[in-house]
Amino acid sequence: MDLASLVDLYRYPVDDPGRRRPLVAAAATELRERSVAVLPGFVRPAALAQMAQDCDALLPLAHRSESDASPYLSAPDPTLPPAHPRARHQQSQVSTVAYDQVPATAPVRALYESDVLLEFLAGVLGVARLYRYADPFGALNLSTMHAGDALAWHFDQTDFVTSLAVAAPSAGGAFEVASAVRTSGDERYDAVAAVLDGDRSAVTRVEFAPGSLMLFAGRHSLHRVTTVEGARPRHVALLAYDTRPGTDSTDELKLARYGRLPGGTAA
Ligand SMILES: O=C(O)CCC(=O)C(=O)O
Repeated sequence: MDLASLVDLYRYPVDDPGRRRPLVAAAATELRERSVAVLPGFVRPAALAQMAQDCDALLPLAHRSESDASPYLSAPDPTLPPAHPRARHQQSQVSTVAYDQVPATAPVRALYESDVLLEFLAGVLGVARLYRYADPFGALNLSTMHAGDALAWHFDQTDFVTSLAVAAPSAGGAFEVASAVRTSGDERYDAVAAVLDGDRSAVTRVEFAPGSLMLFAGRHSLHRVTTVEGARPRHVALLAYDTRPGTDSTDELKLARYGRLPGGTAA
């Protein structure tokens, strides 16, 4: 599928280096100020409808994960005081289809594998080159949340993630991000604990809108998805990138999220 069938290139001329400049600048400002940039109506309705059908069709392959983890997506550390962010227990529920399960012909795969999109996103991040995540499962994954499912506050293991809102739940399922809570040199555990305990001063809430492409800087910004409600599930495609080549997730995260490891080890 070509890019013009996937993306609304009139509104978002990402394929034209001259015309995309203002878009890049606007998204970069949003990302810098709020740790999230939203491009509403990025994917064209026909492609989006096909992606929603694909999410439904692939759902039987999804791995259901119900985790009890710290915001760092690892096991809570029992040697720390219970209020320490690394000691906290938080529950998340999600069903995930991995990159290697998404058919080669799926439109969402064409979007993820588009070099034009990669260049556009590199521009937004202000880096000369961006790399697709080396995680063979998590590079592109389809994430479905059903009634009662939520994703607790967490940091990602990649610099940033691009999510595409594919199909809206009946209610709930909003994305919230607490901007730049930690840095690469400073874990800022007090600030992390404050967000976990309800401080909303740095929180941006993004309501679910199918077709929106959203970039968020998840390695340093805490983020979560509020509880999904109602009969219709929430479908999102997560397109992961990193500023360094070869970035992969831990085996612990792969087992939790996909129930297996490359090479076939199952949880
Ligand atoms: O489903 C979403 O909107 C966000 C997913 C998320 O938090 C993540 O991939 O880290």
